[in-house]
Amino acid sequence: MLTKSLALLRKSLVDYNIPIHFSQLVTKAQAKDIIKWFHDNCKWHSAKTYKTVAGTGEEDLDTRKGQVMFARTNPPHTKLMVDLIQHVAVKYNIAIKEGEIDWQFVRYDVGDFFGNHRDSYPTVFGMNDELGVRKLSLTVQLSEESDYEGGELRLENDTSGAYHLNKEIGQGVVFPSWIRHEIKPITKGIRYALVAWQRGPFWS
Ligand SMILES: O=C(O)CCC(=O)C(=O)O
Repeated sequence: MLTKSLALLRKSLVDYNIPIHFSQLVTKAQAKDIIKWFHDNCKWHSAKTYKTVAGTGEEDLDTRKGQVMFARTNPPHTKLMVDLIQHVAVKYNIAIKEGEIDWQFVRYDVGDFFGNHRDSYPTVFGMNDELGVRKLSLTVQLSEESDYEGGELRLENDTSGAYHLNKEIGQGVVFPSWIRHEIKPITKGIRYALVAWQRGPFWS
């Protein structure tokens, strides 16, 4: 039953051509403010990923290299992003918990990368807690395209092939959190990005 409804949901999202790309989610000045806000309010962690369910179980040491900061309060200039996530959830009939967004600020230096992964697993009831599971993911480019080389964000879904996020500052993409995606290794410079995970009740 669960598998059937997930298959239907997946089909409807693919029909609507999710991932959905947005441009100009932040200006260059706003991106700078966001970068400063994280540095002023949060702490760096070495990025980690896990073999089965995000945040739990055995750590996967081969999939990710980079640095991250986390926030549970909305960073500056993110109202438009929150509104867009909500709009996508309503349009595609995805139940979310309003206000339950985790923010992640990411920094990739030369050699850093994030291999093919999902932010949540629709068939695994494991990473959910009272906050809910990750339902929609958002990434926004905070670096100038000319600041780095490599570091492309590539998204996959089952029928539509690969998507690439434009590298211009302020470009963003919203997608269901189970869609596999990766960040190619950085070969020059530094890439910053802002990630949001909108939580909601477990898929039903
Ligand atoms: O660096 C990015 O743009 C996305 C990072 C990512 O895929 C993740 O944190 O799940």
